[in-house]
Amino acid sequence: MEEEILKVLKESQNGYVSGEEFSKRLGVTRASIWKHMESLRNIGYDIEAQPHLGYRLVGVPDKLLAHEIMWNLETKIIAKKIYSYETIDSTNDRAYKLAEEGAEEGTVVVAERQSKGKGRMGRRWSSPKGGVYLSLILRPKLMPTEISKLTLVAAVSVAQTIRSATGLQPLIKWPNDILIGRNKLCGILTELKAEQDLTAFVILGIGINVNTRISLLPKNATSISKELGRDYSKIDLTKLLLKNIESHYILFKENKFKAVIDEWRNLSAILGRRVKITDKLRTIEGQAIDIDEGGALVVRLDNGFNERILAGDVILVR
Ligand code: BT5
Repeated sequence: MEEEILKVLKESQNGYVSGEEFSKRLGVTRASIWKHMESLRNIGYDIEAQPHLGYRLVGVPDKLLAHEIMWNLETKIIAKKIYSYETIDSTNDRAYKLAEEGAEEGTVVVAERQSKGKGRMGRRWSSPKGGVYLSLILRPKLMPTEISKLTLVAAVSVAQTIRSATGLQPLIKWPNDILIGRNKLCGILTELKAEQDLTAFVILGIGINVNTRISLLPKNATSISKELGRDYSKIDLTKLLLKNIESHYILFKENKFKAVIDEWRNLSAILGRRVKITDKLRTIEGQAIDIDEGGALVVRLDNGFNERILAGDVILVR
């Protein structure tokens, strides 16, 4: 009922809607409309009530509520279903479970906070209030070894979203960091379930420090509000991000991944730079020269040979 009330309020374009009109349109009493208005106010909606005129929506809370994200979103695959939480352990874990239970491609899990936000390789992701913590279920036709392509899809989408929304100029540090200068603004965690050699589903997890207080984050982290000097709407950012992910994911699905790579090259913080890359087994050093069509980083070693790297941690040497 509350969603229907909001729809009516939003569609009336800031005009007033009388209690009588509400009760006629929604088939409930005026007293019940009043009660629902109260619960909407409790969530944070600013609803003005004027005698003889009715109700008017003055302000929407900047919370990652499913119906706010979906409002006029106009995506085809992504975010047809959104699970929204105030606090959850990890949106990636929740999305993984939903995917195992058969949730559709495009299903989104979002939270205002995470109590056990995950980074890669057992690391933690600090997830206090103010950030956007989002996981997306995808069901691509993909060999498990190609998963890094989807990390690139996410990274390009995040970097572009932040650029066009805020005018900030973040860059991508391969494979999964979005940086402003040397400071981390966003991390991406891509997980998958494979059956034999086929990917059953992929969980694309994205954590962005939007209006997060820096004192609550680890060293070398930054947030959009810190960089901008003011808060930015989490809802607007999330909506734009979902649209951007969809358009890049469609490029990927239509075998136009090269277009994603071209954008990635323009947004890279590491191409041309000397890097040290550590994975589970070893550390190599050389110059980052490209990303290939498979989504691997190509590094020119000091002995002149090129190596393709699919995963690892990068340190910029100079
Ligand atoms: C990542 O791991 O960067 C992946 C982070 C993915 C988080 C999202 S949030 C939604 C979804 N649900 C989850 O549970 N996770 C995903 P990695 O490259 O391993 O980096 C982790 C390191 O980043 C930590 O060891 C810290 O040094 C640093 N870090 C932790 N929290 C941070 C934050 N909020 N901002 C910037 N840096 C952070």
